Amino acid sequence: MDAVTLPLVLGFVIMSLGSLAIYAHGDKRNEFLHHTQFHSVVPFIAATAYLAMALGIGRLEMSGGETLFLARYADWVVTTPILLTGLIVAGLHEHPRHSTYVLPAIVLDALMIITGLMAAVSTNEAAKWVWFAWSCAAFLGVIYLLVGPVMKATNQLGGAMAKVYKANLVFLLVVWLIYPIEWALGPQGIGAFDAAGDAWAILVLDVTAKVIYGFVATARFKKLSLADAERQELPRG
Ligand code: RET
Repeated sequence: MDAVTLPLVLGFVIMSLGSLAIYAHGDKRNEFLHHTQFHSVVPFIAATAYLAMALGIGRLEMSGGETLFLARYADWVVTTPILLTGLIVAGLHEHPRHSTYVLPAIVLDALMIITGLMAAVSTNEAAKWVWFAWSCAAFLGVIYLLVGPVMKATNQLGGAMAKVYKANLVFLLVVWLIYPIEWALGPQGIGAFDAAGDAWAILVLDVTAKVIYGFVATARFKKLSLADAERQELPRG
């Protein structure tokens, strides 16, 4: 097994076991079951992507000599909207009328991943960094929605759900902000480390963003009472 395949196989094993463990440990009460489902489905999707990568599906050999794994972007474009949706619906106290920010966040997030892929496939150096900057702009849009309007709404609603939103938001932001830094330093960017270093770095990030975050987030929901899950409505206006 070569130096790049090992972290991919490990990723498959950790993600599949993580998915099962999060489901087993997660809250099964009707009010919180969807969060358990979100967080166990995310590593299941990632396990599938890691399996594809380990088996050599969707590897593009780029003209600069680096290998591009298409399955990573396919994984991220599906899993990051699920993670964002879970976070935002908690912040908005799960009230159906408050779903306003879910769609814009998903659209910006999907654009962030798709334009990140554009950056990775760009053979022209200038074009690559233009796409990178555009992807970062979409990411800033996502961050704005989370720390701006959704935060304002959650503060108005208050209670234990608001605390869970803020705690999960901090965890998510810290981990997600490392992805573009890792990308810019890795083989796709300035090439400060090689393909094996890249595969290990993304493995650590992916396991933290999906499995550890999934455990921590679902554990926080488990501590809530049914009264905390009571859907509250924002004041009119
Ligand atoms: C890229 C490169 C271009 C610039 C930016 C990026 C951001 C990626 C992020 C990925 C998050 C992935 C997660 C996966 C696990 O579920 C595409 C690396 C801004 C934030 C959380």
